[in-house]
Parts: sequence; structure tokens; C-alpha cells
Amino acid sequence: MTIYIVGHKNPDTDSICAAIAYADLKRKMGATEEISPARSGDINDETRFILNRFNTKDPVLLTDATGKKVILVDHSEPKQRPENMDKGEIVEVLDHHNINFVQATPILFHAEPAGSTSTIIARMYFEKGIELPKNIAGILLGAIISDTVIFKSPITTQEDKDIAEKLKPIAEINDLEKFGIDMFNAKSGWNEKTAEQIIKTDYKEYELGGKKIGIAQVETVDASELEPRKAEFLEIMKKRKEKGGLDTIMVLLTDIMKEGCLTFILSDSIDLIGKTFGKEIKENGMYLPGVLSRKKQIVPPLEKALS
Ligand SMILES: [Mn+2]
Repeated sequence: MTIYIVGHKNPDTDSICAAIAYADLKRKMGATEEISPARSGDINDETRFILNRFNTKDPVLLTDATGKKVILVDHSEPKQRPENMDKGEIVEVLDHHNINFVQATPILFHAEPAGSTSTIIARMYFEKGIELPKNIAGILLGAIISDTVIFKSPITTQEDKDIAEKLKPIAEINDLEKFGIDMFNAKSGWNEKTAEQIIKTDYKEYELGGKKIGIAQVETVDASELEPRKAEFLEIMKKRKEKGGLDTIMVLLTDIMKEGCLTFILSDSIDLIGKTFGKEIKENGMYLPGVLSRKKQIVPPLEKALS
């Protein structure tokens, strides 16, 4: 029976590249079952840039996990899993996020606070002495650069940097900063997209203190470009909030050059949220200087405040 390796819904570069690389590694480690990298959503422009650059095939689309054996990478949160995962079987988890996981049967559950899932996978190749093909080294490097925002995000660990240095010559990449900016630029062109499309690119839902919270993160090289479109964003956010029964919906327009987030917010707990970040929320907006990571700088303080 095929085992599918899949990242989270609305997959980002790490979710796609970790699935591809981990499938390659599992096969080379002599997996007895068929291993297939998969994705539970469309490939975004940044990931497309990486896959094209390193001539790598898309993972198969897995929209329904009913009756399937699945390895989750880059997430464990139930809300981020493929549809009907409860009617399939999770056989392993490899992740670097918050842990929200309950299962009756024992499995291999590997989570650690690395900057990306791809960092952990690259280390496994090196540790096990398994040959790393150029394209796999390249996509792992792309995912590390993406998740750590070219090492600027506070989630970055020393190991992310060390592993990236080791991947560089294999992937034949000389200048990581330039490679990163090219990658983030491939994802921009935001102004050709609707607010709905932009929000969907990297949108995650969380259950925090019994409340449903939706948070989109948009990485830009210039967030001020999108500021004039606030009304359009708020309209889409309002619809999503109502339809999903959300307590709060936030859109983080992350400026990777200025290193901060222009944030739009609709919330039933607006005072609490403002207090959590030490900001007065004016006209559904606030600026969060120094914030680059949803995972480390937004979700944990929210969870603490809401529970
Ligand atoms: Mn990741």
C-alpha cells in the first residue's frame, strides 16, 4: 500500500519540498512500501520558482485521505491536515511546529524546533551518509531560506545556517541572499492578485483557547504596496470570519526588508488582541515592528492570551 508524504493545506515551500525530499530519503533508506510525495493544495509562485530552478516534479495532489496511509510533514495540527484524514491512517509525523496531536496508536513522532522541516531532513541525509542529489539539495535549501526568511526570522537556528552552508555547494548556489531575494520576488507581483488569492496563499487556522483563529501571512519585499488595498482585504476577511465562525482573522503583510508586519485584523476579542501585542488597533490595523514569524511571534502570545 502506498504511503503518501504530505505537508499542510495551502502548502508553502517547506511543505512541498520536505515531502519530495523525505520521499527520496525514505526510498534510499530502503522503504519496503511504495512512497509517494503529495500535496494538499496548489503550488504557490515561490515554490514554483524553486521547483523550476531545480527541475523537480510536482508531488501528486492528495485531496482526500480516506483509506490512505499518510506521513505528515511540516504540520500536525488537525485543521491543517488533508481532508478526511480521520478516515485514513497517520503512520508518522515529522515537524517543527506547535504540537496538537492525539492518537490512540503509537507512531514515530519527530518534532523539533528547527527553522524548517527541510533542515531536519537535510541533516538526516548527512547523518546517514546518503547521497544528496543536486536538485534535492536545491529544494531543501530553498525551503530553509523560505521558512527562515533568509535567516532573518527569529525562528532561525544555528543549525539552519550550518546545514544551508553544507547544501550550497551541492545545489551550486553561491549567493544565498540573492537566491532568497529572487525567490521572494517570484512570489510578489501581489498587485496582480485579488485579496482573496493573496490571503489564500499562506492561510492557517488554529484552535486557541477554544477559539477559532485564522491567520494569513504574506511575505513581501515592500508591504506598503498593499496598504492602499486595506478595504478590499477587510471585506474578504469579514466573509471568511463569518463563514468559518472565527473569533479572529488576521492578515500579516510581512515586509522582509523593513522586518515588520503591517497587520489587518477583525476580531471579537479586539481589545485583548491589542493588549497582547501592546498596540492600539486603529481602524482594524496595527504595525508590528520586528515581527517576521507567525509561528513564534504571533501564535504563542495569542494562545497565552486566549486561554
Ligand atoms: Mn515549515
